[in-house]
Amino acid sequence: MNGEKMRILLVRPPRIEQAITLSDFMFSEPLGLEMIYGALKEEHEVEILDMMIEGISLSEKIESFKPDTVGITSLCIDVIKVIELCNEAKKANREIITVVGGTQAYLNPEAFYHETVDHIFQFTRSENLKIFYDGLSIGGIQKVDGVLSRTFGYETTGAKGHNQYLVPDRSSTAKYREEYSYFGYRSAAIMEFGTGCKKCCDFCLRWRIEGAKEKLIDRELTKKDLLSIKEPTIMFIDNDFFASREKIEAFILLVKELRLKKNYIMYGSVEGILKYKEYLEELAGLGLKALLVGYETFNDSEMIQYQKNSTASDNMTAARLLKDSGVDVWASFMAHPDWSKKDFKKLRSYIKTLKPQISSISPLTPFPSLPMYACYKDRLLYKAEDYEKWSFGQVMIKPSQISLRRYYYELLKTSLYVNISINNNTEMIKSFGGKNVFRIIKGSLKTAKKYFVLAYRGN
Ligand code: B12
Repeated sequence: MNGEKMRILLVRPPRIEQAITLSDFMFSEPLGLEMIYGALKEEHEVEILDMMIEGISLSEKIESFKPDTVGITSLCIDVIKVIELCNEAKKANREIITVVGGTQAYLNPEAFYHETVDHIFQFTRSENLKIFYDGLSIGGIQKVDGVLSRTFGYETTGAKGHNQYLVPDRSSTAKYREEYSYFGYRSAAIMEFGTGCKKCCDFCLRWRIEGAKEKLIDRELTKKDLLSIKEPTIMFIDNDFFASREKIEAFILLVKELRLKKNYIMYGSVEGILKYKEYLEELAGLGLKALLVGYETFNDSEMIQYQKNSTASDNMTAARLLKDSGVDVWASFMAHPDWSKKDFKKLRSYIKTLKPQISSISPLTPFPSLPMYACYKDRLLYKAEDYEKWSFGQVMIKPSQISLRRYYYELLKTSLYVNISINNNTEMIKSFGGKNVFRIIKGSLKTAKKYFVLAYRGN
């Protein structure tokens, strides 16, 4: 490589079968890789391999594309697979330079200190991307802010930073896009309108990843991003779309200005829904179909523990407001490790009153990079290095009131009860179409089977 165009292969790892995830029925575009593609495509030859869709192995792809460097994105559950892929790349061609980025590289880069991982992008911004890849193309490896390189013992330059929202080039995943979905909506795109979250809930990693300050993404960038989306549905990945009046109004103005006619799905906090309720109807009129709302629990002392800033009765008010404005609720709840059979029963009747269209119940997961980790360290069922277990689907804290087997059984029973008996499935078929409902049922059964096995084993 002498300042020539480099051949860069960007890879999303395949589904991790051992992990309990939603990915059997829902996964979206690899937004981070589309951003890297967008930033590098003018100067280099770049391609994305989405292994969640393509059946081919990395070696086969290396054989046909002949990359100089392979860059892989990662979540915590992917660590072992990512290292396997780096091994495979080096085996195919020892000269290939391996690079790892993504959520896990940001939160816990040490997980990738391995002889076949050459560089780790702890944080990614347009400047460090350019310096790094231009440097590689002239064969010179230097220390770059945000990049930990094996040659330098993975030492940092000391610079700190967050990942930057760059314009994703969605044409890079053109051949995969039909497969990308968000729950019942397929095909669907994902994008972000504003980064960060000032709520800093105790159980949530998102403020750790994006920072505790809310910032709107540059308007011109957002415009470009919105106009590049061909799919009829957009899921906004913002932590809380109801974070401020400024944000909601900026969105409404932009949708009107661009005359967009799409379905929108957003995350909305109960606190924000109550504070900015006057916008709900207008948003519904503009295409807001569903809000993902973290109701979390029926128990106010747990709400305080989680630093939620809302109460179980606020949840009820939000549910009423959303019902009145015709916006569906995809609710999430967190099962506390100290729950008894009675508490699960309380949750079921609480959900019955809230009546969200969809409910997901995850066991409380004290992620290693959160302050909560220290509180539950002694009760953990798995180690921090059992990467595949940290999916937010697996019970990680030893239950104190009932056996682990009973706990899994209660989780399964509650999920089935609230999603099958409370909800109106005919309505779901009307909104999403039979094919999508079938896809969801098939995927959910696969996840339910994993829970059955865990409940049966009781370990
Ligand atoms: C949207 C989203 C989803 C969507 C869509 C994800 C998808 N693309 O399919 C859905 C709902 C499907 C989903 C599913 C899951 N998710 Co999710 N998700 C998110 C969310 C909200 C945003 C992710 C995102 O797109 N960010 C924007 C992109 C641009 O950021 P990025 O990928 O980090 O990329 C940047 C850099 O890292 C860099 N980069 C990325 N890759 C690479 C590679 C190279 C080579 C380089 C140089 C740079 C680089 O480029 C970008 C520049 O800014 C995050 C929370 C958050 N705020 O991050 C959770 C989050 C990532 N998800 C999480 C989890 C646990 C899951 C699931 C396991 C949940 C489950 N049990 O099913 C599954 C796993 C899916 C899978 N891969 O199998 C956790 C991850 C925890 C962890 N430490 O790993 C998070 C942090 C949320 C949480 N619970 O705290 N998720």
